[in-house]
Amino acid sequence: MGDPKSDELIREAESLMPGGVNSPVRAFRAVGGHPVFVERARGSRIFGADGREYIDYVGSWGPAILGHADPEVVRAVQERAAAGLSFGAPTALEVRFARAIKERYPSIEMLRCVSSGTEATMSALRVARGYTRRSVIVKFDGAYHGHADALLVKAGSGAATFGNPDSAGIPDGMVATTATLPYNDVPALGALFSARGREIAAVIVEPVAGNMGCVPPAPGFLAAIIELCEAHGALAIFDEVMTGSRVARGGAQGLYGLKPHLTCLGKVVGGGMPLAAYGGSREVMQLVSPLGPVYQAGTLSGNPVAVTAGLVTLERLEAPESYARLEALGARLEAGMTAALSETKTNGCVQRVGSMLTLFFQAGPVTDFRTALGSDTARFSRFHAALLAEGVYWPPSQFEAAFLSLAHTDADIERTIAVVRSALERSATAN
Ligand code: HOZ
Repeated sequence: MGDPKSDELIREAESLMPGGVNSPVRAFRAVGGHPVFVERARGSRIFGADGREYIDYVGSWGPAILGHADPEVVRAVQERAAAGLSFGAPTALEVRFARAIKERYPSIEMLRCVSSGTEATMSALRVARGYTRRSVIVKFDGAYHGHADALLVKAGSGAATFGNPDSAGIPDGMVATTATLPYNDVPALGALFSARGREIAAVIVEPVAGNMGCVPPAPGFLAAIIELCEAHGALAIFDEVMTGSRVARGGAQGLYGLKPHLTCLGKVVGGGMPLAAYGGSREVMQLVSPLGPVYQAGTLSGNPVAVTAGLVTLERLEAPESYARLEALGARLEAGMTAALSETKTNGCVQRVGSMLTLFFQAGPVTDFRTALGSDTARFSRFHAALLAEGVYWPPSQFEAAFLSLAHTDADIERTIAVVRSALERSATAN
């Protein structure tokens, strides 16, 4: 707030859209202050309507792994757009995209493209219920899998940020078949399977939690989910909307060497366009209409422009050292932030997997939603405002992950670490 253009935009936006935004966490309500209205972005930078330039760690909430407006992606999208925006009919591009996903994710033999992560998780649940002919789904507290009714129970991301992890407007019956457990708690999952194993259709999990802040899986947690599902005839669904092609070429399942029964993808694989997908073994996916009785459809599913952005992004990530570079950038930022915490005697910890990370204002380790909620969110708000004032655009919630891109330079990281150090000093006290 402060420049007339932004002030006017904020006023009009708030009169026209709830919170002035089209997705709650963007409203900055969790941290106070006002959102930056973005005019354009390039590489590691976003440029606001306020005339300022920021080093960006939101990355469109994950998709911008190459950095913003990657020239190759933009060129391909422009060329493709000139050939028609949407046909509602199959294209060769979709076949190429499906092949590219299958090559990277050995657990996926067949897939279906959709337009958002929410659609992917919602559809994967329907497939799991259709396949098992069971109703109960298990999710973990603080995990966010999009805004489908059944999944807005003890949900993370914006839902947790604004204190409504159980949304209004959802009939009791819609969530009666959703069971929730603490993340990383294998004994609790085992006990639930022992008690209700025959009712459970699926366990859905963020294989690295990102929507309560970045929380890595405990050793053996993900493997136990798959094993318990197999022992009881249920399906393990990895929601890799955030981690897919982000933490490794083949997502978290590639990183940890696991094969879930169903996988949901979005964000990076859509290259910044509205594209997501769900997939799994042929045996499971052949239940999807028109091959089988599980119905799911979409006018813009597999949109040619979106698929082009996704394909070019995946191809660009094939450059040697892409993931090693993302890991090196992440490790440098983590080390610098951790040193800054210690130098400023701040009660905080940094948790990271590859190029996604969170600074929690507590000693940590944060292993589940309960421990995440022990963070000092008032301190986070002051820290966030101090970062923004010095040109670092950080996710506006303690319960979100920050993302790095291949466009971030070593100089960006050094500058960010310096800004973090001064923001920690400036946010130490409330005044
Ligand atoms: N649910 C996203 C963060 N985990 C936010 C999406 C957005 O606001 O763009």
